[in-house]
Amino acid sequence: MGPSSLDKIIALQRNPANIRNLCILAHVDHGKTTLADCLVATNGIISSRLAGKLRYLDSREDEQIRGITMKSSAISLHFSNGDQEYLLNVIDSPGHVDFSSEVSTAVRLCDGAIVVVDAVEGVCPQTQAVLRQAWLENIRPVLVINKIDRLIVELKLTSQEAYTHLQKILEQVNAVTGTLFTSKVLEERAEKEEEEEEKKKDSNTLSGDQVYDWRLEEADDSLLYFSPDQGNVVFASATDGWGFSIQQFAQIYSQKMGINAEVLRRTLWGDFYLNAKAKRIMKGAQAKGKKQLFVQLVLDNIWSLYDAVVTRRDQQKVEKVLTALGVKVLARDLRHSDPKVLLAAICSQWLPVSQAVLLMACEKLPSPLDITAERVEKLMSVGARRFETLPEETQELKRAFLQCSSEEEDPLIVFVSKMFAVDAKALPQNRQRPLTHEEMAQRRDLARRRHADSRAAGLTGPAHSERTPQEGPPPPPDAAQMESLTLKDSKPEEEEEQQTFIAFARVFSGVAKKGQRVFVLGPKYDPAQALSTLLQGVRASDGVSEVPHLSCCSMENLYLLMGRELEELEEVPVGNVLGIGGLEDSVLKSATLSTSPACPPFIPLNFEATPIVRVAIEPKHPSEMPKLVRGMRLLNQADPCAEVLIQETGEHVLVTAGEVHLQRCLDDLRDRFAKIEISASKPIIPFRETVVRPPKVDMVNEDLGKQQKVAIVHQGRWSDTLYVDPGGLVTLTTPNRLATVSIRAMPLPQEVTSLLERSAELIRTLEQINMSLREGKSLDISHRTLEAIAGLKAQLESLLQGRKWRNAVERLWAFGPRRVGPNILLNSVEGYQRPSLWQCLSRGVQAGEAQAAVTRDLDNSIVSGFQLAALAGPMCEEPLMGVCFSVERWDLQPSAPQHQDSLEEDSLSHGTVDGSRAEGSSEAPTAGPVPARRRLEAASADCYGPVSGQLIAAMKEACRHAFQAQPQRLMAAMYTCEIMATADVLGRVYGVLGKREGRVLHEEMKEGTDMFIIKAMLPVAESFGFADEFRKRTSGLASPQLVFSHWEVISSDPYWVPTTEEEYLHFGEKADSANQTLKYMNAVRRRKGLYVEEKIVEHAEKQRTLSKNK
Ligand SMILES: Nc1nc2c(ncn2[C@@H]2O[C@H](COP(=O)(O)OP(=O)(O)OP(=O)(O)O)[C@@H](O)[C@H]2O)c(=O)[nH]1
Ligand SMILES: [Mg+2]
Repeated sequence: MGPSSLDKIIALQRNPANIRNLCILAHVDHGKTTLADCLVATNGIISSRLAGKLRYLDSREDEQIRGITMKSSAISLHFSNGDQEYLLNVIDSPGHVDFSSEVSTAVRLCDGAIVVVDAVEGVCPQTQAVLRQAWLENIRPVLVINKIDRLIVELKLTSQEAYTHLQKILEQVNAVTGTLFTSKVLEERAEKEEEEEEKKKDSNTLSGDQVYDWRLEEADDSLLYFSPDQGNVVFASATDGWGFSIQQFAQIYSQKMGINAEVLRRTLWGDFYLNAKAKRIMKGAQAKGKKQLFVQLVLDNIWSLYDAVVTRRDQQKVEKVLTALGVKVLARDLRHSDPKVLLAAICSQWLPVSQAVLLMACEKLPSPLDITAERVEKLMSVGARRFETLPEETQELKRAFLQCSSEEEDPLIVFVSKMFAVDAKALPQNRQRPLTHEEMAQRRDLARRRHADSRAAGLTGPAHSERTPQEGPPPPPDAAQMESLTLKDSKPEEEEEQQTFIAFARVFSGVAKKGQRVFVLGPKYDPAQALSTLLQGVRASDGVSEVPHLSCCSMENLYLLMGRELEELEEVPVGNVLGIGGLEDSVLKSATLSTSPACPPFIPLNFEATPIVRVAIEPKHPSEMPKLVRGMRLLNQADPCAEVLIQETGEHVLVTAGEVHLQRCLDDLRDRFAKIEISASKPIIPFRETVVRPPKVDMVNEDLGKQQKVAIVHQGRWSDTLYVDPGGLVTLTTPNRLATVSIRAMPLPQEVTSLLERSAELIRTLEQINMSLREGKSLDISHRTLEAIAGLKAQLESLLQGRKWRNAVERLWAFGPRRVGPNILLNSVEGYQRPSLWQCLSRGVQAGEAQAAVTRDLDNSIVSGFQLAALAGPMCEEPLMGVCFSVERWDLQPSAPQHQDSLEEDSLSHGTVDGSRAEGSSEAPTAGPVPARRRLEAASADCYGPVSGQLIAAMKEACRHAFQAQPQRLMAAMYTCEIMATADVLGRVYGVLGKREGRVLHEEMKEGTDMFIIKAMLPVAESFGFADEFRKRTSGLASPQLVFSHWEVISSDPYWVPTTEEEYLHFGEKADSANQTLKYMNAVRRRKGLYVEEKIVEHAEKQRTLSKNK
């Protein structure tokens, strides 16, 4: 990049009105990077002949080889439109689902987005996903319908058919936007209504008027939709380099035909036709069987161009077209054997795609100045907090956001959305900078002298004389002289190999200056708390160690992001995307930086992908472990979505979003971060454990009698401290006999499980609220959150119907594992009324009742025991899912201080247990004598003592036994996959799916094409190598996109053994052929080093040693 264009960009950075921050979003392979190439070529960074082939922004080697983008990267471009100069910060994003987290990081920094849609494939799953992401971040999208050449060359549509096809695509895209819009309006309306209701309550005015709401009809959505006449749609072919919006054609034809450009703009798209006789544009082309204006004036031209240049290659016709279009091309291009070259040469003059897209971006996308109050408030209100409840100083910052001014006194606010690694060598300060004129002259001089010297000595070497000064330093003839000329940065080799991290960021307010010190605000940072503890006017240069989640750092370097390169900057004003160096020690993945402690951290990025594929990693040479650990730490920082953790077993585990992502992470680890040989295990497949209702039929579909049903459930068992009754109720006493719990496990209805899964975030908020209520703090909770919690409660109530679940929602004790999971603990202990989990909903209303409910001591131990049990089940130590544990009895005995008494009571309570056993009653043993209240208090006051520990362990064990007393099942993770395939490979697609236990949900033909869309389910366990096998079997014609969808119970029972004669007949004695679950379970157990019940030798024969035989 030349210094002049750098200066230009720096100048443009100061004018936010002419800055556009935009990202290019689309489904995989719809042509984002190709389009970006065309835009980059306008700035002379790459040659326009290579645009569309180079994929400049795919700078990684594996991106080029695989042909897909794997990270988002930014480039700054300037563009002049008339007398206005614009700066466009363009971010290219990946379309593959595995990298959707990179899309989130890009979207957060932008104000607008270019959504690219393939004209053949239309709206695909990722198109919907990116539209939703743009929507959630409140950024404005514009549309590019790309690859229109495929309609001509591949599908061979006529221009008329293509028009209908394009209309359909627009409808599809608008349908997605429409859904997003209506849901938002409805949500807002609900919120407003509630506010109004509240106001009514406050003022105690009762109005019986019926209110009709026409807000939905009234809400203006016309600007949201994509429509060519609005100017927010460009039709393009990025590889062939052409693209246009309606405006351009309106201008061309208004000059040619003398029709008002504005009229043309409004009628070029739609059901209008040209009445040549009357010289008028009329409506109703379709009804009258006329060609639409768009077909006649636009598409027909393009079609005839392709016909002449590509299909027929008719020289004369080409010349005709050339004169008609008024385009001149080089004779060389005209004669070129590849018609695409000629095509590109014509199109780049006639309808350059970059012009159309950049114009649209400048005109239709908002500048940083247009940031809406709504977006600012959303960004600033983390968690359950309302914007209005933030401290006043924080609310004031909103003004800074909206004004977007870069005065000295404005606070600096920067959001870092990801950290990316670059070679330290590639940093501009370490790069050899180009020589200045004086230096060049000096060198030339030196070389000349040296040349003369060596000639004089008769030692003329060709290598010497050919060297030009730019090619690098010549061999040192005179060390002292050369030293003054070589540039400063010659760091030791080792250091140069290092990776440094650059933050991918945007300035939202103020000016970022090189070397400036700023606060780093962690996600849990609370400005209110900090403002009360910090002194007024504290600056980031002062120490702030006492405030939680707040640290300081300095922005050591600022960079302009130029795709593969970086340029150093001294300062970056508001509204710009930038790279920041020197944050790697203070920022892990994303962060908010500010000079003002009043600034709240921004809401976290919303990631669409769930990391699900995990592998264990170890170095080839055990001695290189420290390098691996360091490398994994770097990888964790460099990737927004990858997770790195150490499992309980001591394995280092990498969790990624999918196979492609995994491959990239491994490559990165090997080549960049650890630089050692590593070996990765086979993917560790996650499972969940659950219980189900006892089956009604056996494996050969025979009805199970009552008696057998009980036989399936385990028989009554007991040991010293454990008693399992035939009904599945488990009673366990702690080793010191001080506490007894009775627990029953039950399967949760499936809808409840999925509701809990979906509401994880809400449950986490609920948990936080409860925690602060327990601590006696008060929290200002937003209406929306309270309503969401009430909604969750109501939904649970409606789903948990029936005798078994009576009052269950009120009796909820905890969720688990990790307090948010899809398992629940129920309080069915008679006489124990603990504060409800939903107490935040009824705050202040039932104060009296709340007092009656007191938390018993050691309540926490019960919850902890449950959490532990839910985290790792008894089948293969995988987390539980969809299990309800109901605590039916919980007795606490007095503790050790009254040693004598307690022993007595012990034996007494034991007696009762024995008694009940002797009677063979199925009832749980009744409680021991009720202890004196004071003693109980004395005992349990010491709630961190050993009693609590024992109770946790007992609770955990009891849960596990209760789980085992029910029919157990494994749950497998399922992917949904959408495959687009042509009819001729359809058979093979089904073949591959069938082999991998896939289930086809539906199949339909994409209208107007010969493509089929197949939607299928596939177990994650069977998915490895799926995409590859697919590509091979279908010769690359079909490529699946796998997205994690849900967990599904595998129907077979891992512990099943044949019991009836029919079953023996069907499955044989060992019955090991059909049991897929057992295979999965044993594989997991083996991996974890757990005991696997398996015979290694099935039919042993006695071995005889030869020597003995003799
Ligand atoms: N026929 C045709 N092919 C195109 C066009 N634009 C892009 N392609 C091809 O589509 C393929 C994918 O292009 P990319 O630009 O890499 O797509 P992408 O959207 O960046 O893909 P990801 O980044 O992996 O999501 C390449 O082979 C391009 O040559 C077009 O206008 N017409
Ligand atoms: Mg790409």
